[in-house]
Amino acid sequence: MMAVINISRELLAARAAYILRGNDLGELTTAAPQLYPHLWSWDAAFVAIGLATVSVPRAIAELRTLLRAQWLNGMLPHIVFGPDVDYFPGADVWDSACAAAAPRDVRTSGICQPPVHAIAVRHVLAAGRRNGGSDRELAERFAEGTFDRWLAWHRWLAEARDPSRRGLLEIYHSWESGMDNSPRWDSAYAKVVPKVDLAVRSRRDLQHVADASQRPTDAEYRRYLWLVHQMREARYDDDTVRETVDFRVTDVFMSAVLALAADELAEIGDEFGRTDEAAELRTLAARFRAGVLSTVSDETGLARDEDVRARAWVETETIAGFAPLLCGADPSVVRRQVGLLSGPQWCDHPALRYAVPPSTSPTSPAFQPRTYWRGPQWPVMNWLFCWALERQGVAPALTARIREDSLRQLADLSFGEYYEPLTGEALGSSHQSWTAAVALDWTLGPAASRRP
Ligand code: 9WN
Repeated sequence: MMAVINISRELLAARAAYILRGNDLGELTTAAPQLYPHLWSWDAAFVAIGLATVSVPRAIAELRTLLRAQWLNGMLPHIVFGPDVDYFPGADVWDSACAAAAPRDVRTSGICQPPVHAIAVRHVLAAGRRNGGSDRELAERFAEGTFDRWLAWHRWLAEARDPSRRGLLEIYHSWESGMDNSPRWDSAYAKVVPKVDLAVRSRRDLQHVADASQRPTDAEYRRYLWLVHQMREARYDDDTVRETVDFRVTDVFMSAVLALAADELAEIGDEFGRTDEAAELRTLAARFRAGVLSTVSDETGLARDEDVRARAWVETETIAGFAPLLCGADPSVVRRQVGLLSGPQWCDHPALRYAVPPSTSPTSPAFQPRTYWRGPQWPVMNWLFCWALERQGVAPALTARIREDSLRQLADLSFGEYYEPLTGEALGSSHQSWTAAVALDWTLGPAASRRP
């Protein structure tokens, strides 16, 4: 059993700011110093939320770096490559230049990640207004001036990734979900058989974690690389990728994020007189909220992904099942989900060191406490669920508990990428930027004043 560490909120905030500063390459914050030496799309949004508490201009610079890599079709790529450094699969493997829609002057990957960005833009705007003066001016100019770019991103998702307009986004690689090796994807991956033996020998991630069992396996990586190979063959053309890539599933978590973010962007639209676009975004949010709700299982109360090729629901109990709590839902669904999340299958499981949601339920046969998205707790997920619930004014006792326990978990000051749920040990990369960022928002942001 690890000792409980008591540190002041000021020390946590100072250390978190120091970590972000250490990962700052100027206008790009690496997701982590060694394991992830480039900018990741949804990491950048969380980083901007953290940075907004200490520097509004620097938070804006981060989001602008991501926008400079936006594809002509509106897609925000999942990786924006910075200076040449060892990373696999790097820019050469992705070869985004083969895509007609890719930017010519920035190297990127060819897939996307959950669209949390509008949440970040609103945080930056609010921070600018709280600070006043030039921060206010900068933040307002930024939000108004980039509105069309974020709108294009949301429109691309709604069109290219929801071809049958079910209100459910499709993904063609599990890296798009941000939860790479979650057991959510096991059944779909079981049918992905690489036809070319791709070089998993080059994996560099394993050099940067203490124990390879905390990362996806080589067999998983072979499939990941095979899908990249298929997409590259399709030159990342949306229609071709959809029809040819071996992995095609609807992602209920990402769909809920889109609904939530579309509502946030609609608020910005209204503020700056873009009322038609705001109405369009609210319609889009309603479509995806309904899509998310349509997946909820009567039996388990959890929302589900669907393997589109197999036409089969994914029943594995992962944190993504709580997608309705992110985007808002029918009160009876919310009540049941809040009960579940607070209960012994999740946050109140007696073996947990801290009462925060594990990525997979400890009562699920798929639970693996040390392996990446198969069980560990992710501070950034805790932040997102707390923020979304607070935004709706739902479950204040649960959110206060998750936040307080997250802060206790972060008190070892390692800013781990994820945490072993039974022991509280930090795993994966240390000095992970988005972990530091959420610590900053919890200690210095508007949420800090709401804490006891
Ligand atoms: C692949 C950067 C990213 C996060 C993802 C997380 C992990 C990459 C990897 O790291 O993914 O994109 O190499 O495992 O799963 O959510 O954005 O922190």
